[in-house]
Amino acid sequence: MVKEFGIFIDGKWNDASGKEFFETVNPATGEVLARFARGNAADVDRAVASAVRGYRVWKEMPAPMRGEVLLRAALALERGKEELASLVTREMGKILSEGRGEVQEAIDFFKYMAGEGRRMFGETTPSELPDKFNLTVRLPKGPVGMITPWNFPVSIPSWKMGAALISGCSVVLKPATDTPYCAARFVEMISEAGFPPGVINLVPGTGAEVGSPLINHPSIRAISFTGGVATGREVYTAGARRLIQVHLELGGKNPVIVMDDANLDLAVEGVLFGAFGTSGQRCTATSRLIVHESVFGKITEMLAARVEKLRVGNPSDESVDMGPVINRKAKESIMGYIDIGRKEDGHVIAGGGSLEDGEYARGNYIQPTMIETRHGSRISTEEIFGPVLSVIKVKDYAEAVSVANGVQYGLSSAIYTMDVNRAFQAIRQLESGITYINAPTIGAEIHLPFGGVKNTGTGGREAGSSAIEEFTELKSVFIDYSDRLQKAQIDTESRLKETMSESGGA
Ligand code: UN1
Repeated sequence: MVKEFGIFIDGKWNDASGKEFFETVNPATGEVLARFARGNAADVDRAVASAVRGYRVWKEMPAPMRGEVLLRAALALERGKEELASLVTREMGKILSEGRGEVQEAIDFFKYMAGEGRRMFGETTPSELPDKFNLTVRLPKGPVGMITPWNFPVSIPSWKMGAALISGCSVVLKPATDTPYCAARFVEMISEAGFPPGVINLVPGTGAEVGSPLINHPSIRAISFTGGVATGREVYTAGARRLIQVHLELGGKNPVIVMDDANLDLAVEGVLFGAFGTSGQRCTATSRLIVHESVFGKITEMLAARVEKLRVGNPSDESVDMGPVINRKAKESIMGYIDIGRKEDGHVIAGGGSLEDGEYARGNYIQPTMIETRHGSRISTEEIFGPVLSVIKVKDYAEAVSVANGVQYGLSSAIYTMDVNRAFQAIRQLESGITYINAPTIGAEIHLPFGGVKNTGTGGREAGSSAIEEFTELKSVFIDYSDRLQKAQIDTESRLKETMSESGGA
């Protein structure tokens, strides 16, 4: 019998309202890992009611004290790191070193946000009137909802939750249906820190049955969503109807430009990691390699040789370089794109096949694939979210930048060059929220803002110093200690006249 989970409210697991369950499986082996209640609108109501109760207590706790609880949560994650990392690998399918990296990201972020409890900076500014003091403070938005994807089943919930919690919000999390177990263990571990009951809540289930009622619940004051563009649009529209803030973190079609003066060995290592790490299933994955024509033959040959040697297999085996993709449907969609690439006159440089036999029979495996294509083809512009790298030849830097920018997305970008002037130009000219110089498009550090431009989002940033903006409201405060009625704009004008005449009008 595998473990069964209901909904997490009031600080503990409870039975869900309905009787239906769904299974979460290991994408490498098909093994069933756990069963989760299929949440519904009644469960969302219960979770939000719990979040409203939790909020009343949590918001009254001074932010540095909230930080103390977050620090304890980070330490709990540190103790559970190996267990959680191995669960990430078994449920999501990324290799173990990446599973560990993901949990580390959550630990680091909670530590960083714990410190934010002692910052939460506002502004103080002079008043236009005497004996008056002006400042701003940050206050929590209220109970907030988060809808998170399967590709970073621990760290994305941790980014959203860490920032929301330090801000004083309570949260209701709807994790992806492919990876609820990681989210459940994450919530259990951080709960060891002693959050007041109701501050953290989790309802498993589908977007239609849980996500939608969550966005539409009148007590939910903001929504944070990471996922695809089509769903992002629906989330945004639903949030707009309620006039609540919606943070969206959507797709990418991230380019690596390799210039003629690049260190090619370094570029090959970077592209391998960026394109095939996490089987290409990162929003930040390198999905386009844009190469100067004078090094095109050389680098594609070097890369293809390395790609053919990547060991694909069960990601729990530490000698494996690349695991499976998340599920059957994803595999079909990615294989469909490889087909589209071929039909668009793409030339398959490496891989291109599905892996079905022997050790691959029960998982969702695909060969790491490189396809030479032209800018504008479907595989060069649409997000594939799998281990497929489109390779595009360009004649110079100007064309490289125009190809790099010629897509609807703008999350991450990179350029390999030894020319410092080029590098600085690229920082300005590449349309993306993140740019790397001589490093791959993946692996952002948690203390810098994370997010994108164009269809990648709506302009907000997660993580970094800006993380709490998503979950706080700024309040402007005017403190008048003059003991008389002072009228801004009106008294200011007369005071100004007085001062001018006293000083002789000069
Ligand atoms: C994502 O794929 O949605 O920068 C997040 C990176 C990781 C996070 C990726 N730190 O690749």
